[in-house]
Amino acid sequence: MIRSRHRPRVLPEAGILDNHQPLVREIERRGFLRGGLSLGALTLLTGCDVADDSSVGKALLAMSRFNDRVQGALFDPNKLAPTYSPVDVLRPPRFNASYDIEDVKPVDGASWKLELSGLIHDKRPWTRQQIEALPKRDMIIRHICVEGWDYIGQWSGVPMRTFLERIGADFRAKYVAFKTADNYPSSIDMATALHPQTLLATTYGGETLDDPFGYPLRLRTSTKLGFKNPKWITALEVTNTYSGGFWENQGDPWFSGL
Ligand SMILES: Nc1nc2c(c(=O)[nH]1)N[C@H]1C(S)=C(S)[C@@H](COP(=O)(O)O)O[C@H]1N2
Ligand SMILES: [Mo]
Repeated sequence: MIRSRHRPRVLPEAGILDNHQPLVREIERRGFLRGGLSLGALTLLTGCDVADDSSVGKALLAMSRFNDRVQGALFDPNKLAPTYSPVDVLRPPRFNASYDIEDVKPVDGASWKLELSGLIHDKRPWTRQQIEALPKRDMIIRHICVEGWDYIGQWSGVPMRTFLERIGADFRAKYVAFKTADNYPSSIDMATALHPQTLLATTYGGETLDDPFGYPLRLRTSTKLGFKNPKWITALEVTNTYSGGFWENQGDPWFSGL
């Protein structure tokens, strides 16, 4: 069952941004904040304290990156998100989807295949074992959901860049789009796909992903909000055609990252 709306629309608390009202109004007018990203979430993503006056400008600059039109110019392809220590990792992770955890339909890893399409040289589908055999990167990063909660998790899997190289993807394409077993389409920009902390993740906390968290394959990228990390991926397309996503098609900002 799909919940009517999974997130509150959060606007900054009055006061914090008093000295910056014209800019805040401008940002609100342009709809940056209407996407539901709170300043709290922004603090977590940028690592700067938005209550500290000197960093407000930086925070607002970061927020402007949520405008899809300017994202390409401002995204820093090499800037790494903060990483944490193994003791900080939440076990089990916190579940979210557009339905409850009891309604998750586990994917059968044995018959599962990753289908490929679009601007890719070798479009042969991949089995779980083939993906498992690729080199992995491990990262302990913060997961931030626009609903207003976050946790530190440890994911590993083949870097998206490595996988895209392996299949002969056209790096000049604009988007990488995903289909999932629960019909939750998603897409990201190519710069984010090539970021070193963007993985096709197969493990959490050193163990194979559990069913609710995306087994056998999910996206995990350090530079975007939780909803831009599709679980239970079944197909990947490299394309120049914008295809939005599950929440994006209902009004959430598509870029939703830094
Ligand atoms: N396939 C699929 N992926 C999804 C979702 C979903 O409903 N279906 N929800 C997203 C949201 S809103 C969040 S916050 C994260 C939650 O990931 P987690 O359960 O591993 O913490 O998954 C994202 N990926
Ligand atoms: Mo989310």
